[in-house]
Formats: sequence, C-alpha cells, structure tokens
Amino acid sequence: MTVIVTGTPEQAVPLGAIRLGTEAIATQRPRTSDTTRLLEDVPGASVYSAGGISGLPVLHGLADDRLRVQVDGMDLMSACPNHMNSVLSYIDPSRVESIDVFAGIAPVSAGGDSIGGAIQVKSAPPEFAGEGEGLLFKGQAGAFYRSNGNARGYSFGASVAGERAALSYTESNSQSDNYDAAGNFKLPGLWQNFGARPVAPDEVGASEYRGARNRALDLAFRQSDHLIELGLSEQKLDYEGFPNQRMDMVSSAPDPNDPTVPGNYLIDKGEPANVNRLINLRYTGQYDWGQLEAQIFRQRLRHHMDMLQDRFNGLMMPMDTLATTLGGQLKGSIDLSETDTLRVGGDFQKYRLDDWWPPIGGPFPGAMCCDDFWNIRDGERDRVGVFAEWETRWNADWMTLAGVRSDTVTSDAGPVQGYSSLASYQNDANAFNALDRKRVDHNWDWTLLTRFTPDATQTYEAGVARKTRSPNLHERYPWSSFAMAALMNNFVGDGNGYIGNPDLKPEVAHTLSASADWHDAGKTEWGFKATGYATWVEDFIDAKRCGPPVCNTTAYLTATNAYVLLQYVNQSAFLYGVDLSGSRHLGKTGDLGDWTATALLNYVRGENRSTGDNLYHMMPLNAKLALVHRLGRWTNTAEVQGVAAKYAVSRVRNEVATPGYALFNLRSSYEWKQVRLDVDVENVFDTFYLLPLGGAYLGQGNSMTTGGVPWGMVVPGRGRSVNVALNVRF
Ligand SMILES: [Cu+2]
Repeated sequence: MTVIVTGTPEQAVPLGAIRLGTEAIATQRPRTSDTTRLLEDVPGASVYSAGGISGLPVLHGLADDRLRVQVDGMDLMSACPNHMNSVLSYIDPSRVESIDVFAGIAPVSAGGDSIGGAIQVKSAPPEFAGEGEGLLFKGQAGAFYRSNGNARGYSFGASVAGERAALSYTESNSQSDNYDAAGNFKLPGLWQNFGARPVAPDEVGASEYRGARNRALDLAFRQSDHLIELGLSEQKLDYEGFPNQRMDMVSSAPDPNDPTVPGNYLIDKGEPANVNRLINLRYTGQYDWGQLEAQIFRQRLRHHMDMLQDRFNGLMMPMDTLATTLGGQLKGSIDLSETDTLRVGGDFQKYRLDDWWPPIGGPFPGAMCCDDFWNIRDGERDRVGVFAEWETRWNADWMTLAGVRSDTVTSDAGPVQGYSSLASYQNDANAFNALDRKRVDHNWDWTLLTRFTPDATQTYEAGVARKTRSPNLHERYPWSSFAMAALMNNFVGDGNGYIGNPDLKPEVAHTLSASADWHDAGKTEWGFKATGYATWVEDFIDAKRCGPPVCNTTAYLTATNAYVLLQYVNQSAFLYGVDLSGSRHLGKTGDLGDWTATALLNYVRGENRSTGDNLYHMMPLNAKLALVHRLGRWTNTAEVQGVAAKYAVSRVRNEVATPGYALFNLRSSYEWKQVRLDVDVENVFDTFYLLPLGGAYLGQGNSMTTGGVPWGMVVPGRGRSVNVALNVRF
C-alpha cells in the first residue's frame, strides 16, 4: 500500500483532493485490470465488486452515480440496467496517468448532480518537443500475467511530437478465466454445476472476461499559450461475466473450439455489440486574466447482455441497450488578484437511452415471445449546470473556497410494451404509458471549504456542503412488476429485483467534513492524517419491499432468506465515519536498505433514518499495515489487510453478513532504466474470504426467477495469485 501524493507544478492538487500519481498507479496495476481498483488504497475509498474490469467506486459509503466520476473531463454514463459499464471501465489502467480523488467534499467546480465525492481520472497529457529538438519519438509496452484465473494482457503505445503538434496511439487488451476462491474452499453443492459448462467447485462462476480491447488516438496542437486536444477512443469486449448479476456482457465471435464462448452475437442491423466509442475535444488557453477551458465530447455505447454458459443453459435472454451522451463544459479561472481566484463555468450532459429485450423461443417460449420488451424507450436525461466559486488566500495560514451551483435535470421516457405473449405485462405497461413521465428537477448546491496551515508541520481542513443528485433513468422508469423483468433491473448486485418510481425526488445531502494532517516539515519522516465526516441525506433513494397492488404477492413483504422485489423510494439516511492514514520512516539498516511503515484505517456507518435499517453495502471496519523496503532500484512491500465482520446489513435487501478476515500480500518491483518489473504474491496464505462488497453470488444457476439460484451466498474473494508485470518505456 503506497498512497503517494504528488503535485506537478503546473497542475497543483486542488483543495480537498488526494492525487494518485504515476508511481502509486504503477504499484497497483500488476494486480488488476480494473481502473476502479486502483483506488483501493485511497483513504475513504472502497469498491463494489461487479465484472472483472467494471467495479463501482465508493467514497465514504456513497457509490456509483452518487459520485461525480470523470475520465479526461468527460461525464460518461452507463448504458445498462445493471450498470455493467461503470464509468471507470471505459479506461484501461495502463492508460491512467493520474487520479484526483475528492473523498470528502468536492468543490462545486468538480461536483454537480452528485452527493458524494468526485473522481477525476486523467490519461497522460500530450508531450511536445522542445525548441529546436526536432521530432520527439516515444513509446511504451507492457504485459502482465496473473496466475489466478490465468489472466493476461498487454498494452503498448507510441507517440510522435514536434514543437506544435503531437500524435499518440495506445492500445490494450486483457482477459481472464474465472478466478478461484481460496484453495480448500468448495462452493456449497447448491450453487454448483447448474451451467451448460462445468465449473470447478472452487471456481467463481461468471467471473471471466475476454477480449477487453481499448484503442485510443490522441492529437494535440499547441500555439503559444493555447492547447487543443482531440481524443478518439474505442472499447470492445467479447464477453465479461458478472457473478453478482443475473446477466453477462456477451458479444463474441464464435469459437467452435471453446465451449465457454457463446455464439456470434450480432444484434440489430448486424452491428457488433459492446462497443463504446468516444470523441473528446478540449481547449485550454492561458490569458492575462487567467485560464479558459472548453470541452465537448460524445459517447456512443452499444451494450448487449445475455448469459455465459456457466449459468443454467446459458444464452436465453438477449438484452440490448443503445445509449448516447453529448456533453461539454466551459470554465474560466480568473485571477482577480494575487490572492483571489474566481472560477465560473457551466457544463451540460445530454443522455439518450433505449433499453430493449428481443423476444426468444427456447426454454421460455410462452413468456418471452413474439415482440420486443421495452424496459426504457426513448429515455432522456438532460442536465445543465452553472457554477461560481471563489478561492481566497487570506494570509499565509488561511485559505477558503466558497462555491455555489445550480443544475437543472430533465428526465423523460416514452411509452413501453412487454413481450406480447403475456397479457399481464401489458397491464403494467398501460399504467406506465398513461402517466405523465417527464420530470424537471431544479437542484442547488453550495460548498464552503477552508484550510488552515499554521506551520510546515500541520494542516487542518474543514468543509460544509449541500449537494444534490437527481435519480437516474433506471431508478425512475423500469415499470414491470413481473419478477423476471424486475430482476434484470439491479445495479447494486444484491440479487433482488427493482421496480422504478417516476415520482422519485432528487437526493439532497448535507455534509460536514474535517481533517487534520500532521507531518515533519519535509514530509519524508512521518505523517499522520485523520478525517472525520458526517452526511445527512434527505430523500435518499433506498428501497422498500414490493407488495399488492404493485406486486401480486405478499411474499416479498416478509421474506428474510430469499431474493425479493423492491421499489425505489425516497427516505432519509445518515452516514458518518473516519479515515486514518499514516507513514513512518523507520530508518536505514546499513547496506540493507531503507524501511518505511505505512498504515490505513477506514470506518463508515450508514443508517436509514426512515426505517432504522442499515444502508446497503457499507464496508466494515478495515485496515492495512505495510512495511516498505527500498534498496536502490528495488522496492519490496509486505502488507496485511484486516477486515472486520459485517453485521450491519440491509434488512430490506436481505443482504448477507460476511465474516472478518486477514490477507497477506507481498509486492516487489525493480526499476532499471526504462524497464519496470513487478512481481506480487496476492493472498499469500490462500485465505478464504467473502467480499463484504461482493454482492450475492449468482454466477451459476437459473437467474430468471427469484428462486432459480439459492439465496445466502456472497461472492468469494480471490485465492492466492502470483502476478507478474513488465513495462518498458523507450
Ligand atoms: Cu448490462
């Protein structure tokens, strides 16, 4: 565990943020192909498990859409009723240069339409040749292998630049088989071998992925103080399993030699599925008065789901989504004086979504026949925001940042239909179609942050904020109370089915956060940082059990050991917690190198104040302790991670408790000129554990009904893995 905070002179770390720089990211990369997992050592951060490259980020107990997550300034959207396309899944870890994490209060310029923190992931900025240097050629290549799941992949990139123009290309590819839980563990028989493909008893079904290919072409032009960047990128995916969902992303070409590969899935109009395309055009200019940034981007995502062969029969429920997002921003940083900076700006996002499920014959010919099921048709979510914030350095010790912003969010969805074979679908559809479904939310946010630096060894920060998030389309508009349909609408991995609620109001959070940072003047010998926070959320979007008249049974109202159907509902919530992190330079032992100890502890608690229930997926108390040894170009880390048992579970969701555990990890890296070699042993003692944020294990079995997969198993964590990565720069 190494959280390295680095600031480049031209881009200082903003107030309230921690920056993960290239070194911290390089340390994390050997063990994961999921950019979200790069955040795991950031104080206050954790990750909801999903597919192998698609984890959902959590900051201080608030996850996913509750955070503002940007990739190269783009507010990207998921297109899937299971949020399989998490925002950070659109960028491969090998392309990530830095991540700014606002775990506590994000300034209004970094927030908007979110109630938690913000995450800003950036790829490498363009590099131009110096004056009279001629053309600058650069390249890099990397490859990795992880023994657990036989995961492997590569990345490479090349760039050519003159003084005015730069062009670069990067590509990456990764894949993994199902990973194994720890050695002596066998999944209980109930969960085994439902599938069309046998899965070993210790194998986590539907955790594999293949053919995750990212390609990006970046062009940049510089003219004195003006920079224009154009980025084109594409992501394709053959398939990706989701052990805590009832579906998988599927789109591969046929491979007759591999029974795990589903058939050729070309969806409507012969268009390949699971292709994400991005165009990002940015301008940054320095003027006498300050800095101007302008950006416009477009995302087009064709998403397709069905079931991998690990599940019961496999391939029997095609689900298609097409989403486009057009977004942009205009931001000015105006230097009012030596000590005052005013930032004003606006941003917009125009999101369109079609979510439809083509009919099938097969095992359920009667239930899913003859016409498309429209989960969301002509979905629209448009947001326009404006903000102003004022940063003042009152004197050498005090600094404040005050901001206010307004966002207007308009949501709508067109008329829907069920599979035409079953008349009962149509009752729900008719009721939905009769509603006025357009909603307009006027949201107000403000933040006040202050920093006090009395001397070189201590910094104190405090903040207070009001933040607002409007419901997403999959919270407002899924309309069917039919169990099979509701089960497909779930983006938290708890195995339950969800029914939308068009009358949901925006969530409004009031947050108080304070932190103290003590260290030696040079920040090399020791440091300790403590952050405490509390958030009160009005109209928090939680869930209630579905009963008559919406659901035609009372069974879901009382069940305590089964998957149930739920309806989204506004309630009140309260979250609070602390993050502690520290490091201590232990000293040198002669020629044997240099020793440092680091530690991290996170505690979060989330309560539903309307019902007295616990909030879902709260990471239990957890800590990491690491001993880091450096000798010349060689760095070794021994780390222990302890996680307490999770008892505070969401009763409304029948969330399953998880026992505590401790894992040991060893990491070693060697850097020599342009070469970096990493060798890790993850989970050294092959300890079995259940992931507290892993969700319900649904990776095998019939996911089409509430009882098709037995209830009560949480997705297990990875057993031992030896991870090797080699990276070369030239
Ligand atoms: Cu999906």
